[in-house]
Amino acid sequence: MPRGILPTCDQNDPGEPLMRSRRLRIAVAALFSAIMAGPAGAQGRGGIPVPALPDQPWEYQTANANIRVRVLTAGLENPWSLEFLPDASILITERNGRLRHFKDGKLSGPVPGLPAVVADNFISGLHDIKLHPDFARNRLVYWVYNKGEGGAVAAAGGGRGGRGGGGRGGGARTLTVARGVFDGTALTKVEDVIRMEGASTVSRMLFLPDGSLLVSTWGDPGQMAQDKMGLSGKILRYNPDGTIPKDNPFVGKEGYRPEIYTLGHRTPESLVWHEPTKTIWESEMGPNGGDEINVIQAGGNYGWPLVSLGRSYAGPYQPEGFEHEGMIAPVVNFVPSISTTGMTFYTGDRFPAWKGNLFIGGVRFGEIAGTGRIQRIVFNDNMEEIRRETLLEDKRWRIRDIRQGPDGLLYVITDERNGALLRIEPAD
Ligand SMILES: [Ca+2]
Repeated sequence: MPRGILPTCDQNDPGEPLMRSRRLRIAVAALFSAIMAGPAGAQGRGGIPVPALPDQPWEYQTANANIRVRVLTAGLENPWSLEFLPDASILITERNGRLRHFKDGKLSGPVPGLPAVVADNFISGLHDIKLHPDFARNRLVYWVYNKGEGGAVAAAGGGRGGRGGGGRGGGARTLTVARGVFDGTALTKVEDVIRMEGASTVSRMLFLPDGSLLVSTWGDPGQMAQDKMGLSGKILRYNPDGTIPKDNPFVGKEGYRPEIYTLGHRTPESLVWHEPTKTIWESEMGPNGGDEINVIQAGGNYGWPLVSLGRSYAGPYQPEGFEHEGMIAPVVNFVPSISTTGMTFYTGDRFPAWKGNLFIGGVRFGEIAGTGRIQRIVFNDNMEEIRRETLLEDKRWRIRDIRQGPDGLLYVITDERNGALLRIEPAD
């Protein structure tokens, strides 16, 4: 089971792939030679410089709302995820392994108590963070991270970030879910509760209404997303104590890991609950094109790497084309890719015209660096896409996550070396 780190469409710096297996290294070297040698590759991926963070709020007239955008804080190094606390303050993870607390308009230093993470390349490190559903009583916070194994370099806040980060490394790491008690300033009683051997990096989590916990894993490269005895390229389901629910779809089925909830995923980047239809929605980065939004059904196979609307980085489509019987097709496709990241269904009252719309971040459009954005997707009553609008395109920042706050406003983090927390407000 390869655990090396390979390029995804979330990568800005294709010249520095990281991997542990020599065989993979050769394969990827050949792939990049092909890319760089071809006429299109010779033109390079390019990129557009991104504007500095404005020091004053600025406004847009969008299709259905006039909005004002405000930088609440800068100084976040490659933030990955945010989570609101009951007092409306915000926990923010940085991929380098730091957790920050934004409260009363101020950004804290690193919250003490987190274990070291391996953040030695452009995607590894600290990822998602979620409150336990009963946080108000137990103060438990869950986070998912790359835990170093056997002498791997633990970055301890030193992981290089930036626009794509780069850096070399590739020490052994295991995707791990930990939890701890957050008292408002520090984490205590920290323990690892889930170890996903063989799964490498990039992960999101979601507590379901029944109290169980979904955790997604990265499924590129090779066939590992289809390996029913492996944990990569899957959505896994656990009890909050790390045990496996007895009603998981493959429990007791020979040839399957019982943790598996769904398989055939490339790079899940968001997991959210859609209350009106009581369904789980997932966003997933494709390769070159083929980003997806899927509705997650227990036991489903979502096709990667056999089928996709995306092309490989060298150009050809995936081996079995666009669709395959028995594999679940996306409900939303992105061609070209926006390099989908976090998303949220808007349910608040501050933007009446946006009610029920899905907002999703992107770090790169059409494989060109410096083209991040937000997209607003409008659905009909059958949850079929009917309109799509791009927001904040002019700023070109890598949007890593977008969430609705308890105040009904939208909060956004930008995955930059000097990343920011933004707030979108009505301007009327
Ligand atoms: Ca798929």
